[in-house]
Amino acid sequence: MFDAFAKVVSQADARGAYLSNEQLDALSALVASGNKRLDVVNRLTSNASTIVANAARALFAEQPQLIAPGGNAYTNRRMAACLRDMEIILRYVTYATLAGDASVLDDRCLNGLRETYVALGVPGASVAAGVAKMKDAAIAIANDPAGITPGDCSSLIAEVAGYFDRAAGAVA
Ligand code: PEB
Repeated sequence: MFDAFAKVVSQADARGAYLSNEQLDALSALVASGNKRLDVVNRLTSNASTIVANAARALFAEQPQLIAPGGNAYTNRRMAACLRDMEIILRYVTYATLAGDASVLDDRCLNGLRETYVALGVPGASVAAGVAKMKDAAIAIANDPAGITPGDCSSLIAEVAGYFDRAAGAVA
């Protein structure tokens, strides 16, 4: 598990090299935009249950077979497992966003998740659809200009979107 700093150090050390100017520039940019990053993490964290609940509701409206008898979210036990899974994935996306690096998401959440869903008979494409809905909700909340100093957050938002896409792609 790396953050953006440790990742660069590890890569440079593997080559026995000093950090390159490009690497240092990228880390400087990361530091300079650090408050925006913390704001995004804070917003996603404090709205996590709303993001999960709305995404799940939208998923079940679109794929009602999931909550019909025999469906993968039918019975309270499976519904709870489904909401919990979405919450876990969102939590790891917030960690990756804080770290500025996907490795925590990969190593601790996505690695082997597709195989787990295959073994459980949970449809990965439906999980991916739920993750895509969390992405839309999360970005709307992170990008909300209300109550915050306006600035350009486009690259940060694109980074966050990339973590959701990575999660969806890992299970689809
Ligand atoms: C992954 N999910 C489930 C299980 C595991 C995970 C390991 C089996 C054990 C259990 O039931 O608790 N756990 C989860 C995860 C990590 C982890 C992401 C990462 C660190 O440790 N059902 C649906 C939707 C989807 C869903 C498509 C979007 O209809 C999920 C939610 N996951 C779902 C369901 C189960 C499950 C388990 C229904 C229960 C399956 C079953 O027992 O029949």
